[in-house]
Amino acid sequence: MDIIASINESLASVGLFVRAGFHPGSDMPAPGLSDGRPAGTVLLVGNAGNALWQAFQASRPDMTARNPLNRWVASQLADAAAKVDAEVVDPMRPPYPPIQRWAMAAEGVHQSPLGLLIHPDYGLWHVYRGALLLADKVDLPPPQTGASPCDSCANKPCLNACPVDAFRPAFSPETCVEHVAGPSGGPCQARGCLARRACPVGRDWAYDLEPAAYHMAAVVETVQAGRHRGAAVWEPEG
Ligand code: B12
Ligand code: SF4
Ligand code: SF4
Repeated sequence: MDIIASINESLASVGLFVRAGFHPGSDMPAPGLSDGRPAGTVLLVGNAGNALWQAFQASRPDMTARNPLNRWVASQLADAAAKVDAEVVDPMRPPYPPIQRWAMAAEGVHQSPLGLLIHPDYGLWHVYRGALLLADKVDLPPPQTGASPCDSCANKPCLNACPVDAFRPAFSPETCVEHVAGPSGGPCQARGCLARRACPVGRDWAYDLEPAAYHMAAVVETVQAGRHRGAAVWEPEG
């Protein structure tokens, strides 16, 4: 079995899968391994739709613990990485790796007007949970090509669904969270971001209300604590 199939087999029951990969180089750098070897391959692992949340809930998590989903995902990724001698980069931990740039280089995703990457099948309902660094140069399927669904989306409903126009001229987390946590924020709290939900692409993959509300609450907590600004961003050495 090849290494991607082996990682997918380890992760299949928890709703995670190898999204795509790339070979780092000067045009798309990535961190090296902790023993000093350069990474020959970076594999992006993520989820789409509700499978991850369903597996997480089936694990009977302690929802009063801090960041229970992130911790559970981290332990799943660590187990899968250990089996193939890989190291995990957490996209949510500073210094933030440029995971969206890596994703655009690795698979057929595109920047949407919301800043989230859009996938031709999953729409806006997919996330990158970790990057696995491997010393070897692994054979990779060629990245999908194709135009962004946003190019042919005439009315761009995502840009007209936010009650406080938080995406114009550029996304303002403060404007967003002031609304979500305020007296009129109930719909965003319950359904997640209304702009994300307005997109017609990949509707079958849209998050159920429970995970949408969980992620929204995490955004509110992060922004209110001021942790969304000023964190270090990963830079290649030299
Ligand atoms: C900090 C952060 C936030 C902050 C917002 C920071 C901000 N000022 O916008 C907060 C907490 C508010 C937030 C919220 C959310 N986030 Co966020 N966030 C991040 C994080 C950890 C770092 C972003 C960063 O600083 N990047 C800087 C450098 C590292 O990135 P870069 O690739 O060099 O630069 C890219 C972006 O900055 C972007 N960009 C830069 N300038 C501009 C300008 C414009 C106009 C646009 C459109 C884009 C853009 O394009 C660059 C190339 O891709 C990333 C993970 C990561 N490591 O990137 C997730 C990430 C971007 N978030 C993600 C998600 C899903 C969300 C939420 C939907 C969470 C939820 N509820 O589920 C919300 C939605 C917010 C929104 N509408 O965009 C996903 C997006 C997945 C995808 N499909 O693309 C990411 C990639 C995390 C992941 N694990 O997959 N987030
Ligand atoms: S609503 Fe249209 S423009 Fe907005 S993200 Fe979806 S496809 Fe792209
Ligand atoms: S969560 Fe609500 S307030 Fe925030 S950007 Fe989305 S629609 Fe706007």
